[in-house]
Order: sequence, then C-alpha cells, then structure tokens
Amino acid sequence: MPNPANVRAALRSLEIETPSWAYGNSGTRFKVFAQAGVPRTPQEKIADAAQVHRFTGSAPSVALHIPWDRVDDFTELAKYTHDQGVRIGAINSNVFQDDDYKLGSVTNPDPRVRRKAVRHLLDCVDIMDATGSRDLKLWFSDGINYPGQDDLRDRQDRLAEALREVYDRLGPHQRMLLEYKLFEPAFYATDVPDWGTSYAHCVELGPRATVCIDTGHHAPGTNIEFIVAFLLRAGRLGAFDFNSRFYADDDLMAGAADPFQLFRIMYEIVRADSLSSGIAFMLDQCHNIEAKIPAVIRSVLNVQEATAKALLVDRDALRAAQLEGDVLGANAVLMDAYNTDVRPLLAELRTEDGLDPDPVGAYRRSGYGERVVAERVGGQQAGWNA
Ligand code: RM4
Ligand code: MN
Repeated sequence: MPNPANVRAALRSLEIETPSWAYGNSGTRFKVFAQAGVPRTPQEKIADAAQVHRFTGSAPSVALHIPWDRVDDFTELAKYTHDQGVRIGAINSNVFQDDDYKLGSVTNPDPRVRRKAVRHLLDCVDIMDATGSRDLKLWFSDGINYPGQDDLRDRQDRLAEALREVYDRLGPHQRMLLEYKLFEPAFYATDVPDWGTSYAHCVELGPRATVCIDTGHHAPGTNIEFIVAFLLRAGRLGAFDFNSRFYADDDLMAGAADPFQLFRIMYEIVRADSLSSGIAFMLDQCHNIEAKIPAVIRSVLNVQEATAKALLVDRDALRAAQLEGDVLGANAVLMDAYNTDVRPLLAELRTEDGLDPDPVGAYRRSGYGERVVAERVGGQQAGWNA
C-alpha cells in the first residue's frame, strides 16, 4: 500500500497554475455574457488568482496572455503579483487575433507576416525576462481550410524556422511549451494538430522544448494517458492545459466532464514519479455561465482529488497483478483507488495547513465576490480581446 506520509507530502507539493483569462469575460462564438465584478486590468485578474491560492493553498502562479495582459512595466507587474502572494507563470503568446494572421502566423506564406509573428514571440521572451517566468507557451491557430490552399510541407518548414529563432533566444532557465490542437479555427489541416507533430519539432529544437497537452484538444475517444506515458518516457512532457470537454474545445472545468480520465492522466504522472519534476499543471478554461473564481477553485480541487486517487493506487499490487496476467485483479487495483473518497483526506490536510477545509464555501463566505462587484464599476471589463 502507498505510504500515507508520502501521499500527504505529494499532495502538499502539488501546484496548479491558473490562467488570467479564466477571470475575464468569455463566451462562445454566439455570445459573451458579461458578469458583474469581472476584472478590468491584469492587476485585477491577478488579485482574483490570488484568491484562488488563498483558499486552496495550491495555486501559487498565474499564467498571462499577451497582449491581453500587456502592461507598460512588467517588472512592476511581477512585483505586484508577488505582493498579492502569487507569482507569474507561463507567458502565453497570441498570434491569432490580428487581421494579418488570416492565412497563418509563423506559417503564413508572406514573410512579412511571419516576421511580425516571430517578433511577437520574441517580445514574449522579453516579458519572461522581466517577470521571471520560466515557460513560453505557444499555441498556433495556423492551418488551412481547403485542400491546395497552401503547401503542407512548406508550412512545416516555416514553423520549424520560426521555432528555431525563438528557441535560440531563450535564456538557460527558460523553456518552450509547444501546444497542439486537432482542429479549429483551421478545419482542413492544422499545422500543429497533434502531440506527434509537437514532439517532433521539440526533438529537433533541443531539450528545453517540450509538449503541452491541452486535454480539450483531441478527437473524442483519444487515450490521453497514453500520450502522457509516451511523452514522460521520452522526457518531453512539459505542461498540461487542463479543462473538460464533451464535444470539442469546450474549456469547461477540469474534472467536470470526465473525472476518471483526469485520474488516469494523473496516475501516469505518479507512475513516472513526475509530480514534482517541473511539469506545469495549468488550467486553460473559460467560465462563461458560472461564477468565475469559485469555478477555478472547484477546478483546482478536482485536480487535487484526481491526484490523491492516483497516489492511492497500490502500485506494488498493480505491478504484481500485471505480471501475473491477472486482468481483472489489475483493473480492480486501479478502480479501488479511483473509487476511494479522498475528500476527507484533502480536507484534513487543509485544516492542518490552516486553511478552511471547504475552499469554495470559504470563498463565498469571505465576501470578496460582493466586494469586487461593488468596487469594479466603470472601465472596460477584461475579455478575449483585451
Ligand atoms: C487556445 C489554446 C491556448 C490558450 C488560448 C486562449 O485554444 O488552448 O492554450 O492560450 O486558447
Ligand atoms: Mn490551451
């Protein structure tokens, strides 16, 4: 059986990064429903992220999105973040919201547009320098809608060239996370559609280029834990963007749609002893119809619960059953852990750490939500375009 002290220590060391954009307004392509009290500035988003950390004790960093979180002085922003009790996490680049990128960013057939896109990525590295951020997260909407629209192979060459320039600009402690997505907004062919493409580019680049798995970016039925196991074995799993999906890139709360999948993913991490090996466990979600801060707190708890269950797997018993070819026995070991109610254990850890055992309830009782609704009047609420 797993050693309870080790399980507790591992849960205490688990850190989940929350995204600045989860606190802003968001919606579908049909409608954005604005919510009262939503941040108007990067500072207000960071203040909200700090609340999630305050009540969970497990969300010490916040990812930024450039240009949505652009400020004049990033050193100052890093200081503000620190004063709020959190730190700046990954810098997410954005080369998908400019008219110039209609036919692609770094893979665009026009060299002028490619240069502009690379310039933005290099600017993001400057921001990492100023904020102390370790990770540059790259997601490209690049692709084509029609067969013959552009040359598939040339686009790979352009991608490789752009990645090389950015990779070579990274400082010794900085990393590149290359995210993939099956489709959308391009429909016929996406330039980084899957983990294999991302992995191959990372290998070509060097050891500080690793794959980011966004759990919402796969075809239905994809075995994500297999990808996790493969990339861990290859030393190329850099990060997760956790969220839930029913159909496509739904960006719902992590662990909401398929908590069993999240458990299976976390089990592969535990299996590889990689919970504290530098993998960034990030959320990439949007809360379109629910209150945002408690939804982020709920998501953090869901990741904690999946991790706790993964830590409870009796790995010796599992291994023995596997080696004996005991199909049902092996499956039962895994399911026993998954079916354990870990909420009392997590509540106990929180109490021992001076936190409220019920983070969502504690947040609601804190009055923060009402306070920001009263205070944040006027100005322009943050959303996908700002
Ligand atoms: C993309 C991708 C990126 C995220 C943006 C907001 O679909 O998942 O990780 O930065 O959305
Ligand atoms: Mn993502």
